[in-house]
Amino acid sequence: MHGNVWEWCADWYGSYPASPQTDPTGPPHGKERVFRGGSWYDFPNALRSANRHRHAPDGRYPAIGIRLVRELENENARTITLPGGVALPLVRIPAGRFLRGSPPAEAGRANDESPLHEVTISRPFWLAAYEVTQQQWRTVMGSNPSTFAHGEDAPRRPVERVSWHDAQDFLARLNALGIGRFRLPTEAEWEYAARAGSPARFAFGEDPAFDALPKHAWFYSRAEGRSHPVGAKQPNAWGVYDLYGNVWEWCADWFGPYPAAPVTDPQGPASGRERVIRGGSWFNEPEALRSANRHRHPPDSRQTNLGLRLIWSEP
Ligand SMILES: [Ca+2]
Ligand SMILES: [Ca+2]
Repeated sequence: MHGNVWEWCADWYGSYPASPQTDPTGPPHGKERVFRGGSWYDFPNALRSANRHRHAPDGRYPAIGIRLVRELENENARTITLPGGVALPLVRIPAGRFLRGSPPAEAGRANDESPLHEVTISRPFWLAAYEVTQQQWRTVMGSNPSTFAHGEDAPRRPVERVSWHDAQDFLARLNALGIGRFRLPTEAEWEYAARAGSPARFAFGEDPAFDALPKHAWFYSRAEGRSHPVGAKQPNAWGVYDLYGNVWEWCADWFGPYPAAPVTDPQGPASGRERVIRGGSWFNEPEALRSANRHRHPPDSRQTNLGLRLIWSEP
């Protein structure tokens, strides 16, 4: 930055303010533009970090060039583009540690949530902000198996009536596109993302009478007997929508009992008969939506309230 060529800055030249500034952009108007850094032509004093110089903006000089700035996206969010220009918004989930399962006192719990055990998620990961939509499924697979496929908002509703095996076909097609690696969340990653740091029954609190739940989720008696467009309810603290309700979400794991000892990046049992599903759905009572709740289906099962959510990593 010091020397070689001076570098034009965006600002009009003006005297400095005396008060503290945040992201100053210089005077609103002026006659000369700032340039900085000194050049091959100058004595060393001109190269000092604090040195300021200026010229009329139409000047062209052999010792003045430019340097570019590219604005950063939000480092915790990015969007991948699927075929047909369909967006897949992603949220960065940080690495960390949590207690998986529910304490014995949690209202509505089941025994398969025991024992509470420590899980370490050793690496951050990119999780889709939304359930896979019918539009996303169709643009990759060329078809849409969903029951709730009619109406103007159908493309924004989650895909359903897809088996775990169908989900693997979807992932294989995505992984052949050369735009990164796609997979289902593990059960541990799903619960970790759903909790967003909260040990409570729901990421937003215990909600004993389910008063707050309708602000966060579509579920039985509030969902009019069908799925709804993704992202219509409030996201959790990490910016993920509809983990609770709307449709259940297939996880990568076989269903099995929890370990008692602390585990790192658990993948579930090596074999089994049923795959884990998480989060409850438009069809379920609110207890089914709890962060700790576990359910499962045979991998060839297709249900009108069961879809999926993607994890993405760099190509
Ligand atoms: Ca320079
Ligand atoms: Ca869901």
